[in-house]
Amino acid sequence: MKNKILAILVCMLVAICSVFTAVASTSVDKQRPVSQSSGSQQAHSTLIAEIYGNRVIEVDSSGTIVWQKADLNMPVDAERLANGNTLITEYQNNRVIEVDTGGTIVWQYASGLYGPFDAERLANGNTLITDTYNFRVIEVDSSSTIVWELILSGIPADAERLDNGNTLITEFYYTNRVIEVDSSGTIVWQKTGLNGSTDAERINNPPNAPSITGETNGKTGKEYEYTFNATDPDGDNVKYNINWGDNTTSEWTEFSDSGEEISLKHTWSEEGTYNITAKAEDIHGAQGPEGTLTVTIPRNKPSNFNFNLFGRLFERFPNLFPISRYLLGLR
Ligand SMILES: [Ca+2]
Ligand SMILES: [Ca+2]
Ligand SMILES: [Ca+2]
Ligand SMILES: [Ca+2]
Repeated sequence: MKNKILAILVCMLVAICSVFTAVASTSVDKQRPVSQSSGSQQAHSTLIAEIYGNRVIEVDSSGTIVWQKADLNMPVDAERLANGNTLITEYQNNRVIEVDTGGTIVWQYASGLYGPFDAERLANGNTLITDTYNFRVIEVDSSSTIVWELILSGIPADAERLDNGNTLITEFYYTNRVIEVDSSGTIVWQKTGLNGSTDAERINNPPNAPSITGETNGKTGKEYEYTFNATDPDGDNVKYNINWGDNTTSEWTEFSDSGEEISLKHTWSEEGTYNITAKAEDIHGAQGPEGTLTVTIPRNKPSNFNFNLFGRLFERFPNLFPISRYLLGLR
């Protein structure tokens, strides 16, 4: 009796210990980061504007200055342009300059600015400038002509031209709001009640997981067509990459409209169960989660399988199906 009680107690102790171990390992799992960088970080360079250092510097990943433009007057914003030049906003010099790699000014806009705070080179080659104490945002072309101007009721700090052609502007003083205006200056969206809103970015969302539709039971050597469809929350065009589950991956497709079906064909050469996985990427390079579809490719003659099953039944129960035995010539 004593031994029995002891055995029960030991069992309970073991059970409690394993529960604790499970809980402990679960909490360790939770502490583990979702993704971890493996190996060394890729080399990169960073452009930095130093308002009190009166310079813009480019540093490599080890922090070494690899390029600089000194003797500026309170630079507050800098952008590296596609042509390799650098666009710099000099707050105290009341100008926006574009300098080449040698530091020579190749373009500038300086007429009538009063405390410029941000500049962006637009896709059309023009430059968008926030002109703080003139309460305006302007767009100037390469010949320094103002092609668009918006007078504001607050002091602007940051502006961005959006994909839809509208402009996102932060007003950080008096009005304390972020507004999206169309080309006519009409406010189409705003967020008010802020406290010194100095910068805003319209966030890009990745596409959703593509849906995959098509045959889920097929034969080897036969071509099947599948349709893929992913929507992008921002309505961006998307392209697709398909992994057919048999170590073959498609090329990235051309971009198509968000939510537009595209079709691709595939042939599996060996029997098996394959997971088709598809991912979509939007025009900004954001990739969404994968969509999957499981496809079973049995033998070319599915009747073989049934026959084998039948055969095995006969082996176990030889007298069960006399007529079948007769028909199959197994008598
Ligand atoms: Ca900028
Ligand atoms: Ca900006
Ligand atoms: Ca911004
Ligand atoms: Ca998007």
